[in-house]
Amino acid sequence: MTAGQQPEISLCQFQSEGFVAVPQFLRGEELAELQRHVNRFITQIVPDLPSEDVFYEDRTNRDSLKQIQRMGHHDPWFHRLFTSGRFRMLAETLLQGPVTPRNLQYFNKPARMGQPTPAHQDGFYFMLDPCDAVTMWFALDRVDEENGCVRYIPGSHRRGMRPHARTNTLGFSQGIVDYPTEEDRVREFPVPASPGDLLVHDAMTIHRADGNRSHDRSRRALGFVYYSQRAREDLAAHQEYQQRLKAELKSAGRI
Ligand SMILES: O=C(O)CCC(=O)C(=O)O
Repeated sequence: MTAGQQPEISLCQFQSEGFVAVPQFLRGEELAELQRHVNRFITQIVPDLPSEDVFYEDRTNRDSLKQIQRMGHHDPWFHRLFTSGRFRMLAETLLQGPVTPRNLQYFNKPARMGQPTPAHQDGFYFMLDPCDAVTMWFALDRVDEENGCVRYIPGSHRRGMRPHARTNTLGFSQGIVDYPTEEDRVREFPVPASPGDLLVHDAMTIHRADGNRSHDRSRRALGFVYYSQRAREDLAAHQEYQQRLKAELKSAGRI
């Protein structure tokens, strides 16, 4: 596939299952270039980021980097990647209309210490009406059940918002309170990925991930969040939640 071409994406599968996997969305030199810029961002930009935009499993250990927020805001190369080009085009195809690029995140689960991601629906964090948004999860490492691949509940995006409550997980402050039900257990579907693969999920799709049980493999990914321009964001409520969370995490010494 050459730059500018979109792979065959199943809109139908995305709409019925609430997620779709796109193998090798980037490969070859495009993937290598992205990997180089991720490394550059971590070595050159992360040290100067505000503490609310960079999370560690253990704040005293720089090798335990687990999450970066707003990468597109902090660096022009990632701003371009996020706001123009193939990721945004795919979001517009899947959401069937113009989108607003909202957040570009880095997710890692460092070997042995990466914590589980609680089951959640992104829409609960986003506070949108209607809840029309997608998250694209782009694998930077080989990801499988041992190092914590993403697990989806197919069709859950059509069954409304489940009750969420505060968790103790840094970076995923809300989780579904009654997860897993017996039905969740049966339906949960693990999605392993290789570097360059892209998973795209609807903001209402329930997903989670185990911790990283491997001894020496990181589990790095980028998360691209796009809102449909049909969606109205409750900005005041969102900002208030973020401010409160930041204050709480700071006073607990976690960021
Ligand atoms: O990387 C993970 O464990 C989960 C990421 C996630 O929840 C998301 O991309 O919406």
